[in-house]
This record gives sequence, C-alpha cells and structure tokens, in this order.
Amino acid sequence: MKSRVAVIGAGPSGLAQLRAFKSAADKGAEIPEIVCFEKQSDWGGLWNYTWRTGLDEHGDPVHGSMYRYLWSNGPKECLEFADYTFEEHFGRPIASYPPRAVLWDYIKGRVEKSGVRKWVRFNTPVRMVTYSDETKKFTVTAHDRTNDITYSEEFDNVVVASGHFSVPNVPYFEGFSTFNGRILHSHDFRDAMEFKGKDILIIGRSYSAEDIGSQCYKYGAKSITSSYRSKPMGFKWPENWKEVPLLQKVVGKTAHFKDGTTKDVDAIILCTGYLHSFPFLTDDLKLKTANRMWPLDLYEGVVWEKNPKLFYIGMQDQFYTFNMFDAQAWYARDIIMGRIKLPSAEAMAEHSAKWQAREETLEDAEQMIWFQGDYTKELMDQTDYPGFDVEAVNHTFMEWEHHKMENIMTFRDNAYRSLMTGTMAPLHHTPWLQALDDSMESYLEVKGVAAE
Ligand code: FAD
Ligand code: NA7
Repeated sequence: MKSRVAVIGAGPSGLAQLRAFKSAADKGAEIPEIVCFEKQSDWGGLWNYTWRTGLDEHGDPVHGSMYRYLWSNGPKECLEFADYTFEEHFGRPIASYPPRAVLWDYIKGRVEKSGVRKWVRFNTPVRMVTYSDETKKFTVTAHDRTNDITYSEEFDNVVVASGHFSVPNVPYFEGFSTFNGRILHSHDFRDAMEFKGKDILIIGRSYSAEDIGSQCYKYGAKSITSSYRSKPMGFKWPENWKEVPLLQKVVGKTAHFKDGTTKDVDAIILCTGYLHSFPFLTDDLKLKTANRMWPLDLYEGVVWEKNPKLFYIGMQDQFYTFNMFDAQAWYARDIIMGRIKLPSAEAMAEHSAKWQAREETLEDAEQMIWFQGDYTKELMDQTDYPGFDVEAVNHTFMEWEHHKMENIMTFRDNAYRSLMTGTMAPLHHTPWLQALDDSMESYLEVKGVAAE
C-alpha cells in the first residue's frame, strides 16, 4: 500500500510541499498519496484576504491577518520561486513591491499549473493529530465543515504548515477596560480608512507597527504615535508621527508613556506580534517557540527531532519567505521519500545546537538575513530544488534595508533585478504614497518607464 502524507494548511508553505511532491512525480518518481487539509475555502493562506474578523463563517477563529491596501513589505525579487518566475506568471517584468492581490495571483499560478488542487480538502480544519508508537502512524482528525462531519484517517507522515502569524499576542495595559476608544490587535486591522482624521496609538516596533502606521498615515490619520518596548524603529517619520517609549497606562483617552509624556488618542492598535499555536497537536508533537530565527527542536529547521516523521514548514521568523519554504518543502519531501537519510538523534541535536549558537550572536537585520540565506542554501544544496544565487538575494535585501532607512515612505518606489531571470524590474507607474488603489488591474496597468 502507498504511504500517506498529511499536509496541514494550504498557504505558501503547504503549497510548497504540494509542489515539491508534484515536481518529483513529474520527473517520474513514485510519490506517496498526499492529502492537504485547509480550513479556509480557498488556498493562499494569509494572502487569501478576508474581510472577516473574530470568527469565520463556520465559527472557527479567522486565520487572516492581512488588510486592505497591503503591499509587499520587501522586494518581490527576494521571495521569487526558483522554479516559477514572476515573468513566467505575468508574461512580462512587473514592478518590485506588488500589492497583496498580485502576490496571491502569483502564488496560485504555480499550483494551478501543477494541477495539485485535487489534493486539497477545503473548509476542513484539522482538529487533532496523535501518534501511535504501536502502529507507527499518525491519526489525523479533521472536520469537514461543508458536510459537518468529523472523521479520522491514518498517515505515515504529517507536515504542519499552518502558519504562525494568525493567533494574536495581546498584552494588557492599565486602563484598557475603561479606555474611551477602540482597541484592536493588528490581526483584526482591515481598513486604514477607518482611522482617517483620528489620533492613533500603535504599540510595537516591528513590521506590523511600521506598516499599519504607514497605512494609516497614507490614508489620512491625523497623528500616529508609536510606542516601543525595547528600542525605536528609528526611521525618518513624517511630521505627524512620533515614536515614544512604552505605554504605561491610559486614563480616559489619554495615553501615558514611560518618559512622562502623554497623548490623547482615539484608537490603540496592538502590533504586538503573534503566538505559535497548534491546538490540534498533542504535547509530544507540539512546537513551542517564540518568533525567532532558529526555533528549537527542529533539525534543519524542519524535522521534529522527537519524532522525525513529523515536519514543520515556515515556522521561523522570516526575511526569506516563499523560496525558503520551497527549500524546506523539497528537503522534507526527500526525507519522506527516503532520498535523504537522517543522522542519529544526537547528531541532529548537535547540528541544531550549532545553528542556535549562531542565532544567539545575531545583532541586526543584516546578520539575520545572512543567517537565513546560509540556512536556505544549506537546504537547497541537498535537493534538486533549482538553486539560486543566495548571496545576490542577500544583497538585494541589504539594498531594501538601505532604501527603508533613506525614506520609509518611498522605499516601495524602488526597483530591483530578478536573481532568477536577470531582468531589471520596471518602476511602478505611481509612487506608493499616491497609489490609493491596490487592485491587481491598477498595479499591472502599463504606463511605466523601464528602470534602466
Ligand atoms: P499562512 O499563510 O498563515 O498559511 C497557513 C494556512 O494554514 C492557512 O491557509 C490556514 O487557513 C491553514 N490552517 C491553519 N490552521 C489549520 C488547521 N487546523 N487545519 C487546516 N488548515 C489550517 N511575507 C512576505 O514575504 N512579504 C510580505 O509582504 C508579507 N507581509 C505580511 C503581512 C502580514 C500582515 C503578515 C501577518 C505576514 C506577512 N508575511 C509576508 C509573512 C507570511 O507569513 C508569509 O508570506 C506566508 O503567508 C507564510 O505562509 P504559511 O503557509 O507558512 O502560513
Ligand atoms: P513581530 O515581528 O513578532 O514583532 C512583535 C512586536 O511586538 C515587537 O516589536 C515586540 O517588541 C512587540 N511586543 C510584543 N509584546 C509586547 C508588549 N507586551 N509590549 C510592547 N511591545 C510588545 O510581529 P509583527 O506583527 O510586527 O510582524 C509579523 C509578521 O507580519 C512579519 O513577518 C511581517 O512580514 C508582517 P520588541 O521588539 O520585542 O521590543
């Protein structure tokens, strides 16, 4: 009987896994039976936008954390698939910071072409995964929401690709329960227009804080105050944006900060990150980690060391995204198919400890990018994933960082060269700050000038 592999989630990580198996099949290999469980009604993970917040149409927690008007926060040249380029998908070069809908279209294009949709069971959240030492198999219990039927099936391997930017980390600050305004987490942020003309307070100093604040600025917030715990973001902010130390309490509408300053605000947006959450896994299978570059207990960042029949894709904090998920998925595939032999448990732990020791020395974004680039390369070198020039991608990331420091409101107006095709991206026809329409039609409209 064919062995069976369960993939949990059909976001970029899960889809990378489907594509990896399909690519082996296309080259004539005999592959296991693949079943992908996806709780949403369509694929693409976070890139599949939902207007919903709170609970979904079935009463399960909404997965989506993306918002309207979201444009890629890094150059598309850094996430490009090595086996399916933007040029192949769109039929011509496009600008470097596409809006969400354009990236969703790109992600879907590759898997639609591969014909793997038949492997996905949509509207089907996984409720429980257990492992039996006796049978050496996993039992996956899933809820078919369309027919409201819960059932269990056995699998030889499980790949967890359920994402980790969905369950909000929500800290409490004194006075929240009597605040005379709206308090929300970035997970529930959908439309910056809601905050037009308002004074908003953002808690946090990472990507959500930077980008949600920028969205609110772009769509006409009266003022933005961003409050940090560890250190300021340090960009050159517009006139009406102030960075202040951590919020201490709110009294009525007045926010009090650690440096003694105060500000009256209409809304507080908690950009305080997310929790790795796997309510469907038993403790012996569950990854427990903060959002970091090297989560513990995962050999090569992928293999669950305590039970190497279980794999996790995309659980790292991310600079590299889609192409790193590919490198991981090809690697997991080759272990499952017996093409790569795992070393002993001790050797795996030793190898992980080395990466973790290096992780602890990382001091800034530049070092983290090189770290993740080296990691991605180490994986790619072990499989037939069409490799790419990781160092060149690292350099594009460096340029991106530099452009952000130059001007956080215009960095998306830059263009970069594809490291897969060698083609320079055209400049977008409208500067990001003035481009209020984020539709794919508007973005792909040709009125641009070639960058070179
Ligand atoms: P997800 O995209 O989260 O997909 C996980 C999938 O698993 C979902 O479809 C979900 O429905 C499904 N699932 C979850 N639980 C279950 C279950 N129990 N049973 C069945 N299915 C389940 N990255 C970039 O490269 N560029 C960006 O500009 C960028 N912007 C971002 C903006 C925001 C606001 C956020 C939150 C993230 C952003 N990211 C960005 C990072 C993002 O994490 C990755 O791009 C990518 O979506 C991760 O893919 P994934 O498949 O690992 O997770
Ligand atoms: P991140 O990158 O995990 O960052 C979380 C931020 O939240 C970070 O700045 C933390 O501060 C801050 N934080 C967490 N807890 C608190 C408390 N209690 N008080 C104050 N500040 C806190 O999450 P993001 O949502 O920004 O980004 C996630 C993904 O979404 C990312 O991949 C993007 O592409 C989009 P710290 O830095 O530790 O001081």
